[in-house]
Amino acid sequence: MKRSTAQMAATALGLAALPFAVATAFAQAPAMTKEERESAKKIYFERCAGCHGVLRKGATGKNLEPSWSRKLPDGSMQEGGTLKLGTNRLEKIIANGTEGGMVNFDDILSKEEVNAMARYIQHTPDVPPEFGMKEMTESWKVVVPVEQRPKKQMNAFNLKNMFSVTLRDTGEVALIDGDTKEIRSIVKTGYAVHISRLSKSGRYVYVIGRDGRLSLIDLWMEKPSVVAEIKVGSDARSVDTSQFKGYEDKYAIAGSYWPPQYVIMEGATLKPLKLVSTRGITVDGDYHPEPRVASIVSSEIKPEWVVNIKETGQIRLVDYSDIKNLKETTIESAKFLHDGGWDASKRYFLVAANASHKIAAVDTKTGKLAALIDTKKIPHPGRGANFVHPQFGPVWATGHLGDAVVTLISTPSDKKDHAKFKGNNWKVVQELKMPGAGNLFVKTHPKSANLWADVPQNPERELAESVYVYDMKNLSKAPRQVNVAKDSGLPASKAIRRAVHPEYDQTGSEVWISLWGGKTDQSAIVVYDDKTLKVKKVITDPKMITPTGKFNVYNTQHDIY
Ligand code: DHE
Repeated sequence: MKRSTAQMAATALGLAALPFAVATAFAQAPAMTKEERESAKKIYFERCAGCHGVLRKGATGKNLEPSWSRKLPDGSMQEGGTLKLGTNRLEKIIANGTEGGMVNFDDILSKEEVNAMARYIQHTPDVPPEFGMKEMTESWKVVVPVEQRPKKQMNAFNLKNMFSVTLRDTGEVALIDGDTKEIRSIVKTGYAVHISRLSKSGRYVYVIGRDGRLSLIDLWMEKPSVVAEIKVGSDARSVDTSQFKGYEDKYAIAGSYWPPQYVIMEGATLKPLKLVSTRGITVDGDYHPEPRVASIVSSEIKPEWVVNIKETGQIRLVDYSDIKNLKETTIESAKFLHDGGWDASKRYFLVAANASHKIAAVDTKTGKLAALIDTKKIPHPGRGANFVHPQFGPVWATGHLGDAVVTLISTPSDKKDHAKFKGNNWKVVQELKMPGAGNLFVKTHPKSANLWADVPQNPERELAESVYVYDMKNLSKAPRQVNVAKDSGLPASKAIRRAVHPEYDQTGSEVWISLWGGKTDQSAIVVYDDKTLKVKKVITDPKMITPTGKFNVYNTQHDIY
């Protein structure tokens, strides 16, 4: 279907609900009842929008607009869209997944739901409402005012070794004691919580969910629970506090996927103070109506946050020293910015530009791009992993969703005995072979000799249910396979139980892996001895449903990875 200039302009302006645009797309899209459409809309926002975008313009996932056209480098036009693919083909893609990294949804959705989704995405995208200061302030709740909170730690837990664990499908986090492996508290939070981040003080956990709800948990309470919460939008992924000397935890910042914006809040209460839109121009010079906020980190060397804007490929350094007269430095990098982590010196932030197959390194001291490094397909570092390579010196590692390697990038170091590695800086010095593509997270610890990598997005059960461990002293050796599903001792399940997100304990002697089953399957966290790779403990409890990310308080607080 050819789109009129008016339709293309409407989409570019984010006016997808213009009556004529709706009428044109609906004329060709398969019929749906009102109930089917409402249910498909909910599934789309909960399960699909994260990768494909609310406006379906694509990012980690493909563009899913009913029809699109784009100019190719040779000047010719390419056209495509869900209407062109049709219901049968779309059903197959949704049910079985793709080699490009989309998982199969036949485990998660019924046949009828798959069919309804295949029809739904041929219709013009539904656009959720904006969410401004008024809506945010109305949603803001201080459950326990600052003056009524404990003046000292009221429990006997070793908070440094506590883990905040995402229970993805129940909208909760479990606070698990790293010493005893007991669940200390299950806290109701937003839907499909994404990440937990720590206050500079190590006392508060900030938890952000896919429904845009940000919850502040006070670990000093006898039973740690939520002391403040706010909804920052209808979809969000990232949160941090101000960490620079003199501003410790004064502010918090949360980035939203929808609406595309970030909000600066009071750190201790979450009172919203300042809202900034991220809509704007991409690195290619085109307007984008939905540039979502991906990862955010706080600099320790300046009063600044590094805010990575996915669809524009622009990295914003947000100076919070005067939020009434907010200064931003915009650094051009590449599309689509996603997740990332610090190098060992914490001067450089390395972020994946996953659609460009690049890693962008920001120098937070000079406020400039230090390097744009070509890698294999779709880098996905999580926060990455830092270690000293026996041959190439300090490196930062990233895995890949789209290729069977772990990439090692040389990073600068001021240490005298590292001077000889300077010539390697920002080069890919080694690609470690993985048994397949589909990695999401790599992890190590300064006290460990191992580098752990998962492959949960691989379509092969054997791979997705395992993790792979490299010996960092001998990186020419193949990694050892650790089959987490088998080690869990849990009964086999129809759905693949994805082994995801290695996380060290505070001492660097244990590694925790989530075994992420379906909502009705028994899930677990399997704890390994890092030296022997033997199981130390299987943490499983009927209340622990679909565990995914795990955040050790001390390691998260100090960015140890
Ligand atoms: Fe994540 C980090 C976005 C799917 C588990 N994820 C991040 C970050 C972003 C992001 C922007 C970086 C936050 C930061 O550091 O400030 N994730 C997205 C998506 O857009 C995507 C692709 C689709 C979606 O719908 O959300 C997506 N992520 C997933 C999952 O399916 C995972 C595996 C399971 C889950 O819980 O939903 C998942 N993402 C995680 C985890 C981190 C993360 C565990 C933090 C890693 C860390 O070690 O810090």
